[in-house]
Amino acid sequence: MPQFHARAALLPTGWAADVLIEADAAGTIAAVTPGAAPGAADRLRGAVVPGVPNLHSHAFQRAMAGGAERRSPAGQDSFWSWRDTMYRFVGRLTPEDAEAVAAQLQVELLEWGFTGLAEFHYLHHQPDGTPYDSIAEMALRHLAAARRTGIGLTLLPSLYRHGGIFGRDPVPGQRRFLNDLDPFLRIVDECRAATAGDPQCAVGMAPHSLRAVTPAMLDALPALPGPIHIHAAEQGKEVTECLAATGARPVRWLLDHAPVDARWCLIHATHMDAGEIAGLAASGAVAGLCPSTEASLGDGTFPLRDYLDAGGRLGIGTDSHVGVSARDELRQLETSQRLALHERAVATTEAAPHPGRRLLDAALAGGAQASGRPLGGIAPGLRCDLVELDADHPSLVGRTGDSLLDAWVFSGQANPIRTVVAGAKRVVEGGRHVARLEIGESFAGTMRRLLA
Ligand code: NGQ
Ligand code: ZN
Repeated sequence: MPQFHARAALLPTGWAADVLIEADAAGTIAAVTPGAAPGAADRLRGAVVPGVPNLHSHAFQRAMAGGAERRSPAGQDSFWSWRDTMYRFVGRLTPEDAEAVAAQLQVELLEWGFTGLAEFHYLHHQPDGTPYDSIAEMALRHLAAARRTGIGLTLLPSLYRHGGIFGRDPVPGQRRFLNDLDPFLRIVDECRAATAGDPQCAVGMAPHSLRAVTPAMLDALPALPGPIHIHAAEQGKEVTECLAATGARPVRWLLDHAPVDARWCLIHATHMDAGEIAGLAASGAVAGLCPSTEASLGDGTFPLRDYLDAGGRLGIGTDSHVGVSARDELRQLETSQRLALHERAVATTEAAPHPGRRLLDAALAGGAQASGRPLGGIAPGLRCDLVELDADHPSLVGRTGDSLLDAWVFSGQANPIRTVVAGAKRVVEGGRHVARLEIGESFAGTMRRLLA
């Protein structure tokens, strides 16, 4: 059975020294013993933290990261003009491309501390909208990539039927995304069949947004198991349109009309009034924050302090993958608040004075909940997902415990992650994913072809 020995490890009870972590053959932690001798265990000599769950990804967008920055001829660039660029880009991706891009993304995410990924997948069909021979072809490409890279995967097939709030017709650029409820449920079924019994995987559902589904469709989903993710209140225009169509803001509408509870994850939830903040926090749902993408797309600033004060749950995702690093998302989450509020150490309390630790703890708990898998800590019954920070790295050396975490999250550009273990398997060694070269080559081939 796999055994790891950490010189220092962050356990649910806090930092501990000389921790023996024993896993079962399926990659789940069976026992955790502080103050133990290493014996024959695989030794991790740095500081070990739980692997971070990434709760929001559109993997194909990794292939356009950095490629949608140019001013458009009309000027006035926004989220919506970025989306037009994205719609043009998706027209060219084949299933082979999707797998190559997903694998590259997963390699990078693992190297930067994410051991699980919730893939919010809506690129279902051929460019003209015809389903592939196997309707779940594209979804299962992400599973194939995950089985190569070792990342844990929560597949969230997305239900996308309309092109605007409550029933507007879709536009041609959305053809590859569209399903009625029945074919969507077939995709979900195929994903469940392909992952049955695999503890590295789970399946949930993702009604794309209030722009893409009807209330009746939303009503149908909670009868099925698994987490439910939905984009909500990311952009001001979306709030205005929802208000005009329904009389309520998006988060308010969801709280009042959908059974929002701990199974739900509202992606972004950027624009909330005080009542929505209190309501979302009280619901037990997770706010899925994607700081680097939200900054890139000009979404706005999440009301972090009020939401945390209300006891709200959150996790982090990399969404469009302009960033792929767990610590950078946490860093940006805190620093965006500093810029808005003209304060420091915003995500802290007297009892939790280290913002790095407080945000990591929040992202572990919320990310685990939104992933629908037993994740988020070094404890028996949870997946054996470990990230070893090189405690002798110039950005961390001499620091320990929560001060080391703060230094990791808030300083430096280099990557001090040395070893990553996912489901009790070493997937990153010496800072490099074990299949980085071959996966990088096939990604490069895809990119050259796509951009030629
Ligand atoms: C997405 N991305 O589904 O990829 C969306 C854009 C939309 C973000 N919201 C499309 N960041 O929301 O309509
Ligand atoms: Zn998204």
